[in-house]
Amino acid sequence: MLKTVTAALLASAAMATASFACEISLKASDTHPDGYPTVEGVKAMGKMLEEKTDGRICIEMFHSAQLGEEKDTIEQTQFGVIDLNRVSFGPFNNIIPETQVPSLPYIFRSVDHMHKVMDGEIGQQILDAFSDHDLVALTTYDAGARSFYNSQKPIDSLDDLEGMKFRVMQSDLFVDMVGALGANATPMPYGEVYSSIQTGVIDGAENNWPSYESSGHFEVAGYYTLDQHLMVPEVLVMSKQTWDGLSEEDQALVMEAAKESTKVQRELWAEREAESEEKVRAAGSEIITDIDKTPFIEAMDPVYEKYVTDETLKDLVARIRAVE
Ligand code: GTR
Repeated sequence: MLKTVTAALLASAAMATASFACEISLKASDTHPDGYPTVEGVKAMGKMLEEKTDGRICIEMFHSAQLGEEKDTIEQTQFGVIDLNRVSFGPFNNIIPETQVPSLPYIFRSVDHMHKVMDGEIGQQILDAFSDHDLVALTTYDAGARSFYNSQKPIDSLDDLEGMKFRVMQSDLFVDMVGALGANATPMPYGEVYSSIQTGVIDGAENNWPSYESSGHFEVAGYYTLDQHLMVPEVLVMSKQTWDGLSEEDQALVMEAAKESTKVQRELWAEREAESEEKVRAAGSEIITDIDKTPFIEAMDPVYEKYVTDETLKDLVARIRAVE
């Protein structure tokens, strides 16, 4: 027994030494808890890098918003305090116009459509836009579709949304999106949503199955209406400072591992979506699936008119629509 314990201790000490021994240790941030598909995607990337470099490059994951809420971590990444950051395109909307395009309501017809766009030339053009903002966007991850949930009542139509108050990510585009649907939006950090619903500061929020579940929001907002107004992908960014400090060979390795991690994340995502759905249904959330999306889609015209104004964005939207 003692022998086994000693062996285990030695093994874990060796592992700790191994991670300290990394010549390049990349500090990564994620708002989600351990085990969430985005966290696991970045961890898989770290494993690939360790393997490919014999432990020379590794990733140290700080999940559960240990390094702060998304908006703050983005700034820290621009300053080079955080090396890698997995975030949504949403919080970049106000600073990088191109990110508004995949954040537009109902822009993608399906997950397949979104993958084709993000994995192709259009996706690359959007990722390239980060380079003017002290960031290098490496790859995108899945985040399913976002829908409204609330603590008050089942929402079956636009009429039911009238006057209700929903939290949105800190992006003007989403404030206007909720406004166009006849409700009121309050932008706030993700970590404040649970208590804000609980205390009645807001009626609800909007998110995908895994976030609705892992954040515990389903405990305080038991009505979930699958209107699927957004399909905003996640993005994995690296600080430009960190990137510039890497050799060209290492940059290529990092890029390759990031792209590979997308495949892992997408598989984990699909599994987690189903698990989260099962969990919140079992907990008694009322899920409204039978909803006519047409009035929701039509209500978004003013949002497109306000945000898709310059030629670059118009061109991106037209090209996305043309992708079969
Ligand atoms: C989640 C997303 C997070 C964060 C969160 C939010 O779906 O994965 O990065 O953006 O939504 O609503 O703040």
